[in-house]
Amino acid sequence: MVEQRNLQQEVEQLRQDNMAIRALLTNRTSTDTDAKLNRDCKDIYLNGQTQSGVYKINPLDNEILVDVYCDMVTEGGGWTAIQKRRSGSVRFNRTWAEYRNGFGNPKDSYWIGNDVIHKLTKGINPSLYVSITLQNDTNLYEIYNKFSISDEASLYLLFLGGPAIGTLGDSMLYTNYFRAVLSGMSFSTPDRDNDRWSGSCAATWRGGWWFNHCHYAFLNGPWYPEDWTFVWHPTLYDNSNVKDTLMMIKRH
Ligand SMILES: [Ca+2]
Repeated sequence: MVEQRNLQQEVEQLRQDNMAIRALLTNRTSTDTDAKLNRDCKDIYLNGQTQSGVYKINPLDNEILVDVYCDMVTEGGGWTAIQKRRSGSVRFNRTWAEYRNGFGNPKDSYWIGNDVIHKLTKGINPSLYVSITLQNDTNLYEIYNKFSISDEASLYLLFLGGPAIGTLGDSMLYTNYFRAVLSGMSFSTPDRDNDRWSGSCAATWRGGWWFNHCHYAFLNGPWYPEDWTFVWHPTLYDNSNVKDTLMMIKRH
């Protein structure tokens, strides 16, 4: 009799364990399924998430989910951050392969990766939102109406389309020095010189970017107190006053 009661208790315990495991599996499956359906932060926003933060998206049409920072507040929300810097803890002086695959942590500072940027922009031409916050918390921004980059085989060629609107002023699409225009440029890194200068802009300026000969706008330079000039010329000459930066995109 005692044995039978123990057996019944064991069966009941097993039944409860089974239910708990099923609940866990169900939750996990639905979370992964949701993330796989989200191409970018705009999808997540349209699904009702209005809190800015780190989310998973599936931009590469495969099983690899990518952690990204989503801005759900600025200009109607739904912005996918492709670059974010909040401190000097993450170096941006990186190789071609690192810029291709992405590096850093979207909670603090990161580059989402050129393959992901290509997938999120090519044939889609989202808006590009560039933001620089100063040490006194003044925020400056510029919105480009169209932005895309090509694939790795064509060196992640940058395409920007206007109009450009904001308080930074345009320093990428049109400049008064034609050799600083970045639209139409290939991506360069310290180990891959694809710029239009006889030297290497990326090695000299210590960061990956769409350099021409070389730039008036460059957001991947060394963090203060290291030297980084022509951050966003002429509005912002050097990095001594830069608190954080953000580059983010949203489909029209
Ligand atoms: Ca060169």
